[in-house]
Amino acid sequence: MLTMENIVRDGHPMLRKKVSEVAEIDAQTIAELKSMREYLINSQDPELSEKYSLRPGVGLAAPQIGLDKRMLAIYAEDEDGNPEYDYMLINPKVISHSVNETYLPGGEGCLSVDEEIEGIVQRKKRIRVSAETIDGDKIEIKAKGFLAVILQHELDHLNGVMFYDHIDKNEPFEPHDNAQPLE
Ligand code: K2U
Ligand code: NI
Repeated sequence: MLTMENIVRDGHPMLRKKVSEVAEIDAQTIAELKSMREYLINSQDPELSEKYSLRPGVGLAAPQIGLDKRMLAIYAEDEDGNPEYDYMLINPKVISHSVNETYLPGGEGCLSVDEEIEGIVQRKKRIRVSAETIDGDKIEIKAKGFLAVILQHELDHLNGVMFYDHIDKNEPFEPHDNAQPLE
C-alpha cells in the first residue's frame, strides 16, 4: 500500500514536469492507478490514516508518486460515507470549461506540499474532461462544484503546475470579478 513515504514533495523535478501520455494501459499501469485510489480511500479511514500517518486526500496524480504518466485518481465520500466521486482517469483532457470561476474560501493544500500556503486558488466553475478508464473505455465527465476543483488541482499536477502558482502574490485573498466562492 502507498504511504506518505511514496509521495514526492515540492522541489522534486517530477512535480514540475508535463508528464507523458500512457501509451498502453498495461497491468502495471492499472495496478499503479488502483494503488493511488487505495491511498485516497485509506487516507480517509480514521484508523488507517492514524496507523500509517496518512495525510487525507481526495485526489492524487501519478507524478506525486514519481510516475511520469498522465493519470490521476479521485475519491471523495459524501456525508453518509458513500463514494460521491470515484474516478481513475488515464490521459485526461479538458474539452471545455466555463468562463466563470470558483474557489475554496479557505484556499487549497497539497499532499506534496508540507507547509500551508495561504491564498485563494481561482478554478473554472465548470469543466468537461475526456479520459480513458482502466478498461480502455473513453468517458466524458462534466464537473462542477468541488469535483471541478479537485479535477483541476490534479490536472495541474499532470502539467507541472502547483496550486500556489495560481495565488496572486499581491492580493492573495482577492477573488477575480467573475469568481464565486464554493460553499
Ligand atoms: O493533489 C493533491 O495533493 C491532493 C489534494 C487535492 C486537493 C487539494 C485542494 C482542493 C481539492 C483537492 C488533497 O486532497 S489536499 C487534502 C484535502 C482533503 C480533503 C478535502 C480537500 C483537500
Ligand atoms: Ni496536490
